[in-house]
Amino acid sequence: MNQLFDIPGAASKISGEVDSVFLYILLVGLFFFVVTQGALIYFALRYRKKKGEPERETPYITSNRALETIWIVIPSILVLSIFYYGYTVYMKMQAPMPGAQEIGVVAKQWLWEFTYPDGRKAVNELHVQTGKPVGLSMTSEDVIHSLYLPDFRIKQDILPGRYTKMYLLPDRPGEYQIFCAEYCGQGHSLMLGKLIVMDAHEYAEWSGRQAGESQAAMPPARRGEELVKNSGCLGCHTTDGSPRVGPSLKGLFGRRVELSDGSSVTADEDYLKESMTDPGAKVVKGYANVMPTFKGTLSDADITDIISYMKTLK
Ligand code: HEC
Ligand SMILES: [Cu+2]
Repeated sequence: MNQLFDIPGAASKISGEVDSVFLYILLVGLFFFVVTQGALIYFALRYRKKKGEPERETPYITSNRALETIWIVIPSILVLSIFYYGYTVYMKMQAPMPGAQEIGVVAKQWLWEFTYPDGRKAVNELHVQTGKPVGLSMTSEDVIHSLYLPDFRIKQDILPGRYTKMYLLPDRPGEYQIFCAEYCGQGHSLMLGKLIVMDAHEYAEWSGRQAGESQAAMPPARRGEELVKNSGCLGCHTTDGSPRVGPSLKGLFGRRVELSDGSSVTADEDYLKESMTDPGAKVVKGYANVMPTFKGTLSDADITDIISYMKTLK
């Protein structure tokens, strides 16, 4: 059925229930469409004026109590049934799931920051386990955003200065798209994330790897490389010299960079740091000012390690 309507497959139980509500509304609509359009065509043919027939007068009908009762009562019952069906599924969607793993979500122009219960943070990538309920506790640092998971048929607005909640129970391993569904400025369409659903075995492995990585004393450039990978930078930048949404990071350190205001700067440590904490301060010529700020997302130590990594990208 999902293929027929060109909508993504259901990734959780609730997605199937949302689809059933839509199917119910569609079938009710389809039934009345066929009945009314069928009657229209039938009457048009049945009572059309035939050749040579005398002009007939249309009867003047003032009211018909029985008919009026039927066309008020039946549609009212149908509308109420649609409301009731939709309401029960909506309530199920909104109900807190017992034992849900609490994940903090901070939305900002234009990225998603996820905080796991153990304090680990990730940008634009959320890893969860099948069969384990997840409760997203979401807030915004700037404007209104909205977290939308089409495969789960769930979407929730995220407001600055206030927390909104959304629950999900993933059943199927896979990678699912996260969209921002509230127009939030120039970089709105780049505000993309991935929900990665893993089975218990895979998740344990991933968790262990993450913990190992944060403990092992990694060389700064190696750690910087990991940070660049895990912070969503590679959605907009490459390390092979080709431009994407932003300029490539290859060979950037020490180069002269032309800016959109006509001036130019040398890409030294201070410039690179400012590019991450206040990207709008100096905008590279030929590019739009859409890079999100990583101030507060990346610590000073993180930024130093990322710069060490950039120095290796010759
Ligand atoms: C949404 C897309 C996007 C993301 C995500 C993003 N950037 Fe950018 N970045 C840009 C754009 C566009 C520019 C060029 C415009 C400007 O200077 O602000 C840029 C510019 C830069 C520059 C200056 C480049 C130059 O040639 O002078 C650096 C350094 C940089 N980004 C590093 C990063 C790092 C590190 C991350 C991840 C922590 C990151 N960016 C994430 C879009 C992005
Ligand atoms: Cu947004």
